[in-house]
Amino acid sequence: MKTKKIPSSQITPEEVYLSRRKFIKNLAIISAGSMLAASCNGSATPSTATTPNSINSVKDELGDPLNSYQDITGYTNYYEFAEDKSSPSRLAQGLKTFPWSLKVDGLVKNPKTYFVDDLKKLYPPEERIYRLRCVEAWSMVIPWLGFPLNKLLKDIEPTSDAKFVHFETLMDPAQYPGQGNRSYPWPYTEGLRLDEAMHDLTILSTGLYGKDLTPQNGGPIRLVVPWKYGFKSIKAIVHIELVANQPTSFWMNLWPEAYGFYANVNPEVAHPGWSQSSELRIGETKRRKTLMFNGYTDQVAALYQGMDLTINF
Ligand SMILES: Nc1nc2c(c(=O)[nH]1)N[C@H]1C(S)=C(S)[C@@H](COP(=O)(O)O)O[C@H]1N2
Ligand SMILES: [Mo]
Repeated sequence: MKTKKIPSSQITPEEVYLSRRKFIKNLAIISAGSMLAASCNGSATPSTATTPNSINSVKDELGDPLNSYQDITGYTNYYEFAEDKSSPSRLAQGLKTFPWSLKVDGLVKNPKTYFVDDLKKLYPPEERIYRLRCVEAWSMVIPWLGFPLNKLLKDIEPTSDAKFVHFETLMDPAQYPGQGNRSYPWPYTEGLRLDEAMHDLTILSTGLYGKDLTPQNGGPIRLVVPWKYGFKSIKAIVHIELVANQPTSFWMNLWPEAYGFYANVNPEVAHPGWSQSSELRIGETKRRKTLMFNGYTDQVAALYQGMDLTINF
């Protein structure tokens, strides 16, 4: 994971994205309506319910403006496709994201396999505007659509032995050219402690900007854990397994001193190759100070009471 310069061609003037916002908002209302109609099994009555997936704001709770749709979908990290930021948006277009099944099993009372389309009906997507801070020291503000992972976990009922959650991305070298590179430990995997997975900020995302999640952003379904470095937010998940012991993950296997299990955003703990004290918000020119827990300290600090955050990074 190395830093790259952002081409200025990817920066969208505010007026353009504001008008696009209005347009997307209308789309969101239409798609929420059709989602409801579909779940009512053929009812032709138009819905008057308020939409759960409109774009609610142009800013996050700290007042930071959202990144443009173009930035978010054009500048991505997805090693299954490529190691650079711009080609995944092109290479991912052929990914077969429908139908997509997600298996949830391990130390649980009710193991289940879901189609993503059914998950969206079971747990209607809500909007979550989160900062995403990559370990490479760039960041974005993204309006995700998704649902708290804890809703799904409560339904499958972890047993008392379950202490961690393990996530796995699709393994399919025919669709993922990067998986031909045997120097990486494919498939991409990630893990959370059970209480981190149960935290209300932790979501499974199926959309952004009121639309379905694009394949390059991890469609049809990905994890988003906003207080941790971006690599924890694993894309294109096919398997979630409840386990007893702390699992290793893709980046941990490659370089544990740089990419720890917890990977909480922390401006005090440097990566072996660079400082984490500041970051470049995509679309800006002046660096920002990196915030402890990416600005979510009030919500998540209690999870780590008594833990030395300089060792458990
Ligand atoms: N399967 C998979 N998930 C992944 C990655 C990846 O290469 N493969 N990259 C990670 C990294 S390093 C980051 S910063 C975020 C980027 O998410 P975005 O491209 O939607 O901004 O996805 C994470 N999830
Ligand atoms: Mo990242």
